Amino acid sequence: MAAAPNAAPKFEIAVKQSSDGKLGDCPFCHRALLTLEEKNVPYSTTLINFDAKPDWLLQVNPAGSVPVMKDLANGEWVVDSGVICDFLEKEFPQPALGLVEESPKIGLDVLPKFAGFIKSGTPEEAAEKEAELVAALGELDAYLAEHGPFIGGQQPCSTDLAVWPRLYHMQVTTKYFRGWEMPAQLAHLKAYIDAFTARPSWQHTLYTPEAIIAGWERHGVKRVV
Ligand SMILES: N[C@@H](CCC(=O)N[C@@H](CS)C(=O)NCC(=O)O)C(=O)O
Repeated sequence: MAAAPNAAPKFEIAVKQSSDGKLGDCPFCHRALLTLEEKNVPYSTTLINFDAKPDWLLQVNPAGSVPVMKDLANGEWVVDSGVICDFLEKEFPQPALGLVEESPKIGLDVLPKFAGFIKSGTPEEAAEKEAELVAALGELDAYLAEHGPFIGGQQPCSTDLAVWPRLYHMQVTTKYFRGWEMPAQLAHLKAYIDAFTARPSWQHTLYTPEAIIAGWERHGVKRVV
């Protein structure tokens, strides 16, 4: 059952702001937001402008990274997406997503693999990195064929919520920076993407492809198409 639309927030979560003042493209924030949504926990968001981080953020988390989440019942902060997910799992056991460490370790390497591809220099390096990305996606496709439709089986688990944002970034960036699209034969992965993008949790936490592109350009990635 979804949280009542006007339920009082139990948590305030600080997440990355995009350059146009909306929800930004951080996959770690996205994972924490998806966890709140899937567990139907009412929350409010505070958007953090990375060019003018507030002093309180650095006090709460000297690393200056987001997400950080404040428990409005006692004012205590929870720092780091994985810690937030485990905290929510313990406080709100249903629906169960599992603890981060106990959830299947599959699909998480999609992020370093596609990042290697879109950052590659020579055509030889690009071909090598593309092959590594295709291999990682193939492993995930095979896992979903056997255990799916989700990594968690019939329902998403903690790893699913980490993998969804990575796949979104992968699809947007490989297409924009390299004119590349996922091989059509990865049918289980395609069905998986269709399934999670239809979920209310996804639709409530979405940021634009433009925000993703701007985020990677800020990290120096250039278009080669
Ligand atoms: N281990 C952290 C990593 C979070 C992280 O790296 N967040 C990035 C945004 S995607 C950040 O806040 N970076 C700070 C900055 O770039 O100044 C977590 O899982 O929460």
